[in-house]
Amino acid sequence: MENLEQLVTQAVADFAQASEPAKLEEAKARYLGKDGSLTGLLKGLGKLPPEERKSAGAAINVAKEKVEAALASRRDELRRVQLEAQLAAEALDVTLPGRGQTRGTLHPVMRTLDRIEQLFRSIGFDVADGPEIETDWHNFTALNTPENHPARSMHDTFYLLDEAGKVQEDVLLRTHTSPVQVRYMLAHVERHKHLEHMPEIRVIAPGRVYRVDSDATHSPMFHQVEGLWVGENVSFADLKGVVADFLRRFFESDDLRVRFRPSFFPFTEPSAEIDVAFMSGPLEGRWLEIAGCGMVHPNVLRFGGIDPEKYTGFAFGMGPDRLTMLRYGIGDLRLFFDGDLRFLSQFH
Ligand code: 2NL
Repeated sequence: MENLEQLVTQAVADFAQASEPAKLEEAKARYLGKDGSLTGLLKGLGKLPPEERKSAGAAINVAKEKVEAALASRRDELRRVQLEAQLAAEALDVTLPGRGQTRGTLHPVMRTLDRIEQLFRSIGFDVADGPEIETDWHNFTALNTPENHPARSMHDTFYLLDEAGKVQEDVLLRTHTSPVQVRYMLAHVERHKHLEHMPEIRVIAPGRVYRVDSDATHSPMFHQVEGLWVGENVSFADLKGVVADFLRRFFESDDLRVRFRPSFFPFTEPSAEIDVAFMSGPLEGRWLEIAGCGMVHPNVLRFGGIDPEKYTGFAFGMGPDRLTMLRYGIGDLRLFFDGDLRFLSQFH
């Protein structure tokens, strides 16, 4: 049986030599396979004299169990070595900062728009939007703009081209958000046509507008918020109250003065410019032009499907870009539209 001990020792040595699973399985075959040496010994038992078979069989089985145990432990070891190599190769440093962790910020003009929407919602206004590509009718005609008005020229307004590259006289980039309110009036009237007393219209229309104009204080794309209140007894006094209250809440100050200066717009009559003066701070005492406004022109009400004998209304339009510059003390309008994150990410 010295023979068997040598066989076990050799098998353990062979298994230890096998540096990868395939080699280990080859070594296993040499001992435990169909033609393996231990298998051969077991098969040879029948040729032994009967009195030796039992003890020889037992000894072979002990050897076989030792070989199988050695095989199992070498398999475990190779698996562990393989796993460790893989872990080392695919190492992750879970303490590194993530890559997708930066949070965007709202554009300062959007912060202003959000604030304006919130303030007007608080006094019962709806917030509406509409297409930036408009028809001449919604942008100009319905706003009582004369056929020969300079705003209608290609010097002032972007017109879209057709597929042949020809100017489409009727399709343009909206120059103000008024067409949103024209659409709003028409839809409102349609929805309430079965009623003798149409509910009041209170709506603001914030959004992008476009004009052919580009210098330090003008961008070809800028923002506007227009407002409209139409009802059975809406007056210029209501306009003054709404606007003055809005400005005090927007600038978070009662320490400001508001004045209305006579002006002209085709879509309002009478019309006024709204000026604000802060009574403290760096701009103290300077009158700043902040919005335009007026009582909605009867023709505009009619184009909106509303009877000007029965209803009156006021409207206003202001520039949130300018309001943002004032609120944050920014001197150059172009900073808003250059897309430089060193500037834009300062607003939280
Ligand atoms: C300005 C002037 C203004 C309006 C806009 C308006 C809209 C409708 C009817 C009548 Cl649907 N008017 N909008 C009225 C007066 C002035 O804007 O300087 N904006 C920056």
